[in-house]
Amino acid sequence: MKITEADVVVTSPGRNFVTLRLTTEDGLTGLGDATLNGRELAVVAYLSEHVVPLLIGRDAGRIEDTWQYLYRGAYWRRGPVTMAAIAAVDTALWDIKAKAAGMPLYQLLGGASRTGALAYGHASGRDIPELLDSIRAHLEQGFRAIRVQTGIPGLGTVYGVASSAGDDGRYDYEPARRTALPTVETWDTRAYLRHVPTVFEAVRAEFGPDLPLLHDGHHRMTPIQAAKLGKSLEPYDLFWLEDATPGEDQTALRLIRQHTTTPLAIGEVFNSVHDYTVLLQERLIDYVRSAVTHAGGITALRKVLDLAGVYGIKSGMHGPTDISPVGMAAALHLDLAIHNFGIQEYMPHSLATLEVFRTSYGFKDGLLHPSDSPGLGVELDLDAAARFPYEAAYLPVSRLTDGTVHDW
Ligand code: EZ4
Ligand code: CO
Repeated sequence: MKITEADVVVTSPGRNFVTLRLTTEDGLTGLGDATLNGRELAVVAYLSEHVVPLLIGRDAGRIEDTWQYLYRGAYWRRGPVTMAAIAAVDTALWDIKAKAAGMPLYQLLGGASRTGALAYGHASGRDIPELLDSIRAHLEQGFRAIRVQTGIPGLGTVYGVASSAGDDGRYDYEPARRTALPTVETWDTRAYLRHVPTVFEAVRAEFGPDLPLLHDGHHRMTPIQAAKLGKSLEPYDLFWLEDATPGEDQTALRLIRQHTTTPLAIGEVFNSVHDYTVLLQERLIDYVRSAVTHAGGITALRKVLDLAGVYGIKSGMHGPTDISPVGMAAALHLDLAIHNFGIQEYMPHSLATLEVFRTSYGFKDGLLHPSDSPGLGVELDLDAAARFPYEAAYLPVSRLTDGTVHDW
């Protein structure tokens, strides 16, 4: 079954998405997510200029060989742009293979290991009362695990926190604001470190000891600051502390680990198993944060997770709204199939996004299920996609109070 067509579709229903759509000679189509928030058009060029010409005429059934051809066959390996492009090809080929088999993709990955994937939602508030309301709203929506982010006294807008009270508790239909240049936010790590334990004290006092709580540090601490935060949060029994230190520095996690039993998660910005080898073999983390979209697809992420499983480390796939519904569906099939599933991040997409991407996955009693539709179970409405043209959008940049650019 030859690939006859490969289309790179850019659409922006509230935020930007890049999708690869492959068509085979017998008319099957497969979708892959290639969205790289804030660098979308680099992946479009990589795919259109350097990958699409290689795909036309290839056997759509040869998924592993195509992955190796695009990765090992190119001199320049790894990196977020390359791996998002390879991920899209890989995901689209799995979609086609599962559709050809008439099965939901998770069946080809070994079948279901569970009834559904435990999801966590994003609660936030500019202050503690707003946060507590947001947690209540998420519990009412059915979430059984909650990420907790708040504003920090003395600082202005903080990334990850919804901007207005009384909204529906969502901060990132469009966190990458639609401006030609990134906005700037002010950051102060010491103020953050003082405040966060008081937040978890209040949340535990209100909701009790049982509710799984997560927190995202967005790579902003030094190793010793992260060690201190992990230690100060131990009484509140976090499910995980995420992205405590900058993503490039695997040995930073060694230092954090020496000081705290707070579970650690990292990897949403990683793109290769080689970003994980020290972390897994030395058991420096508890959860692998990579998404299918950014880690080279189902083929590559499955291998990372199998390696993680050897060390008792679980999955915790990235699932913000900048992972498209195609990327989310791919994650859900993998979540259902693997043994060492931990948790799945889930921010529901906007109604406009769901007009473009027709999904079949479901959320019930805190669990996500990819559905039993053949393939990924997502279809792309090209007419709807065309109604939402690309607009440049960027995540904010953080500067310290003295103006120094700070880490993401
Ligand atoms: O900042 O997806 O855990 N989730 C996150 C996200 C990321 C965005 C970056 O594109 O950290 O909100
Ligand atoms: Co994160």
